[in-house]
Amino acid sequence: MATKSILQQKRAAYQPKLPSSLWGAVRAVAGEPTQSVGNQDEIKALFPNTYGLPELFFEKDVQGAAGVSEPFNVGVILSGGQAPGGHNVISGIFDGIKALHKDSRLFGFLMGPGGLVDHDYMELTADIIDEYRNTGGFDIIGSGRTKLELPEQFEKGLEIIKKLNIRALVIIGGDDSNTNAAVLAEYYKAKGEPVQVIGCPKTIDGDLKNELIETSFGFDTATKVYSEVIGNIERDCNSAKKYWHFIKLMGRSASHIALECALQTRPNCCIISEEVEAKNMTLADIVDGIADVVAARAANGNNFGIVLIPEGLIEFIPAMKSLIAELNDMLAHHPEFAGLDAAAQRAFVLNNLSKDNAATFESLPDGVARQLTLDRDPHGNVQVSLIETEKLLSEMVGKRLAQLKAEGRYVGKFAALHHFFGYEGRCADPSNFDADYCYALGYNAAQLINCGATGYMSSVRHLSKPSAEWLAGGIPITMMMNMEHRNGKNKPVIRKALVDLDGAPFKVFASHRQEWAINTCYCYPGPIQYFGPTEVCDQTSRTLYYEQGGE
Ligand code: FBP
Repeated sequence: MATKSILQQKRAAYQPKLPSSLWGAVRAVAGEPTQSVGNQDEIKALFPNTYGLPELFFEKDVQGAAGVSEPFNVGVILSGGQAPGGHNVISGIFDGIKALHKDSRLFGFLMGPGGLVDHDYMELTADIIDEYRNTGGFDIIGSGRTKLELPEQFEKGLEIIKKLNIRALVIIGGDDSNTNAAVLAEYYKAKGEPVQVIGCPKTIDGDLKNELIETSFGFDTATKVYSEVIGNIERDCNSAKKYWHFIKLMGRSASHIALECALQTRPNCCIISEEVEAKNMTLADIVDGIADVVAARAANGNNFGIVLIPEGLIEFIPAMKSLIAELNDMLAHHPEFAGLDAAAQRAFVLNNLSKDNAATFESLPDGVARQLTLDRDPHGNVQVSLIETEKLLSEMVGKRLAQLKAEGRYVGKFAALHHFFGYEGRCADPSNFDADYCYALGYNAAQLINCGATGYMSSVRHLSKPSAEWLAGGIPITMMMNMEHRNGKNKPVIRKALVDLDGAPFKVFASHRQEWAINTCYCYPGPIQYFGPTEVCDQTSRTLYYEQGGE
C-alpha cells in the first residue's frame, strides 16, 4: 500500500470548483446543427447517424429537480498517454452520476480500451475514488493505447456493456481516442443499441483544441512542471556560465508545450516546428540559426544558454516529413519488413524509397535513421519521443561552430548538456486549473449522459474566467473531423491543432525572441502552488491567457 505524502494528504481535501450552471438541477439547450471542419460529404457519409448534431449547453434549471428516478451505470476508459487530472475527470463523473441518483454505478475498464474488449474491469466505489481525488497519474484503472476500430472489438465491448447494464461509456483520450469514440458511438447508434459514448479531451500535448474545446486537460500542469525545471536549469546555467543546455520537450506533433515553456521561461532559443515547416527550413537552417545565437552570445562573453526543442520537430522539417510519409506507407504495405535484421532493413528502405527521400535517409545519423523505421505506435505514428533530437542538434551545432571558428567568425567555448522532459510532467498532481477543469469535464459528462447525448465531447469553455462562469456543454465529435492520410489509407480523424503562427501566443514569443536570444532574460516560474493567493494558485497557462485576449 502506497504511503501518502503530507502534501497528498492535505491536497485530498481540495474541493474542485464547478461552473455555476452545473450546481443543482441542469437543463440542456441545443444550438444549431453542426458541420465537420473539413470533407463534409465524406464525414457525413461515414457518420450518418451522428453527423450534424447540435452543440449542447447546460443552464441552471431553477424549477427543475436535480435527480432522476432511476439509477444508471456508466463505464470509463483512460486512453493513451497519461495527463495530470485524469483522476479528477473520473471523480467528477462519479460525483455527477451519484448526484443524479445515489445508486448509479461507475465501472472502470482496465489498462485502456483493451479492458473493454477483454472484459477487464472494476467497479469504482466511493472509497476507491476518495483515494485518488486531486492526484496525478492514471493508476486508478491504468491506461493503454489499444486502438478501438474493428467491429469485432465493438461487439466484444457490447457484450460486457450489456452484462454490466452500462448506459454510457466515457472515453478519456486525445484526438485519436476521441476519433475512436465517435466511431464507436456511430456503430452502436447504427445498430440501434442504446449505449451512449462520450469523449473527454485529454493530452499534455495541447493539440486537441479548437474554438469550442479551448484546451485539453493536463497541458497546464505538465507545462508548469517543465517550466519550473527549465527555470531551475536557467538559474544554474546563469550561475556557472559554462554550458549550453539542449532541452527536448514532449509533444508528439505540435509545439504547444515548447511554446508555452518559452513564454514562461524566456530561453535563448526555442524552435517551433510549425514555423520550420511554414518557412520550408532544412535541418541545416535550424542548426545555423542556433549556432548564430551561440556565436553572438559568445561575442558578449556569454558561453552559456538554453535551447528548447519540440519533440515532434523531425516530422515538420519538409524533407523529413516527406521521408516519414513514404516510410509510413512502405511499412504499412510490407509486414515482412519487421522480420528482417537491421542491415537488411536499411537496404530494403534504401532500395524502395524514391530518390530524394533515399538521399535524405542516407544523410541522417544511423541512430535517427533507424528510429524512423522502427515500430509505429498503434495509431501508425513514428515514436518521436525515442528520437534524440536534442543530441542530433547539439552535435550539428558543435560542427557548425567549428567551421565558424575556422573562418574567424566565432570565438568561444561550447559545452553542451542534454535533457528530455516528458514523463516527468505527465503524472504530476494537477494544478488547481487542471483539478477544477477535469472535475468539471467529468461532472459535465454525467449531464451529457443524462440528456441522452452520444458522439459528443464534454466541453467546458471560457476558461480564463473564474470557474463559476465557465460554460458547460457538449460538442459533436464529428464537428472536429476531417479526412487525413494515415497508415496508408484515408481516414476520418479529429483535426490536430498545431501552433497557429498568426495566433497571439506565437506572436508574443516572436516579438521577444531576438532579445531573449542575445541577452539573458530568464524567468524562473517556480513550482506549482496549491495553497496561497489566487493569482499564484489559479493562473492559467500563458497560451490560454494570450489566446483569450490577455496582454
Ligand atoms: P497522448 O496524445 O496519448 O496524450 O500522449 C502524448 C504523449 O505524452 C506524447 O507527448 C508523447 O510523444 C507520447 O505520448 C509518448 O508515448 P508513450 O507514453 O507511449 O511513451
